[in-house]
Amino acid sequence: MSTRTLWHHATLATLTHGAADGWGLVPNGALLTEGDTILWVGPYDRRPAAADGAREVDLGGMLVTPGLIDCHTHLVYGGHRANEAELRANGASYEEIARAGGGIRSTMAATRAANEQELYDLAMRRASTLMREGVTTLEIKSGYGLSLESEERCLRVARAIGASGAVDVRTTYLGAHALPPEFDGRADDYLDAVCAWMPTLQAAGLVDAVDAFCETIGFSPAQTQRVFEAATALGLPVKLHAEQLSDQGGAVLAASYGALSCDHLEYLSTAGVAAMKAAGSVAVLLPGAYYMLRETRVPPIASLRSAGVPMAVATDHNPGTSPGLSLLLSAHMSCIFFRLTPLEAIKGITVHAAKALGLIDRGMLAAGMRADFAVWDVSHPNELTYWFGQNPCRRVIAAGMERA
Ligand code: DI6
Ligand code: FE
Repeated sequence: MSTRTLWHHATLATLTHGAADGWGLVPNGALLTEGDTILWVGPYDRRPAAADGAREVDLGGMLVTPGLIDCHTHLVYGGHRANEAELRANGASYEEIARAGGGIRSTMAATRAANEQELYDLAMRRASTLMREGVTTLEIKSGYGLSLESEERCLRVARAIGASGAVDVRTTYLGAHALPPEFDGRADDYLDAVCAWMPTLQAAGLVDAVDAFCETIGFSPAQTQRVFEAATALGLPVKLHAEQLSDQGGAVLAASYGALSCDHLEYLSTAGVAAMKAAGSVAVLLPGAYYMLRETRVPPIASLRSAGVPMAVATDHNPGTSPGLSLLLSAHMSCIFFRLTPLEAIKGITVHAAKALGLIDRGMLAAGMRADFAVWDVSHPNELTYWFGQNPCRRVIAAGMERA
């Protein structure tokens, strides 16, 4: 019996490079998959002989896109910070709250207090919300443990979500997110510890990439560089929370380490754009945090576009600055606030998001790619960034398996 499946009666948006219409639309399209891989993509009428005898699945005339990829999340944490949102509504700033010991530190306390099962249950519920909207690959950062034991627990939880089989998870070690209280006044000692924990976490199979928060309320470029040196020595790729609240020159630094991505970028300089282009780093735009912080400065989209820096869009799901769990809403916001085109936004949550994670086997519908795709009750992919506050996703196929 064949293990092949022919998914047919659909409009495909393949998003393959160089498609004449940008979207790579295929009316009356079909996909042939075997196991977790796409064997063939094209018009149903031109299906290959290999499709003979395959199991057939009728997709009801709906739209198929690659599975969505949320390439920047902080999904594993305890507690929440609705109280801080209320303080901000009454005039306090994000920086003031952070400097007063709230912010990331308050989530750190709640995360340390939670046990592994509690963290898993909370994070899995969040992941499921993203997955119901077509997400098949998810990046999850640590960064709310800020001790070896607690960072390790958070990364194990992230791995366990991937091991559930319903979504592919990439983990990022963000020990350099904030200074934990036991290192007060000793930021450099803390960074020694962050670097010393790295090989332990890597040896445990828990780290796919390394990130840092380079900011006045985070770590300086010189401190960030130490984290990047440690990562590079271990062969781990780097990413950076760069230029979110001020221009620290973080993107130039990250690019000099060949960063997979620089993320946020509201205060990115011209030099930063050029360095990212030269390094092939992806610009990850996070409109949820921009929105929640009532930021008014937008990332330099026109410069990124004209330089040819690939742009991705992600939720940045976290309890402080982006408690949202809709990648489509993030894409919608990137169109409204940042003026991405619908095609740019959709590439931002598929093919360019894959690149931000260093993945070349997903984000497009093409032979040889992972069989990750989402089926939508819309007639054109530009509807995906048009509607908001509703979920047009009807079916999700991850690694060739349809999710219940
Ligand atoms: N930038 C962010 O937007 C999040 N982390 C970061 O480095 C916010 C994290 C938080 O406030 O809990
Ligand atoms: Fe973030």
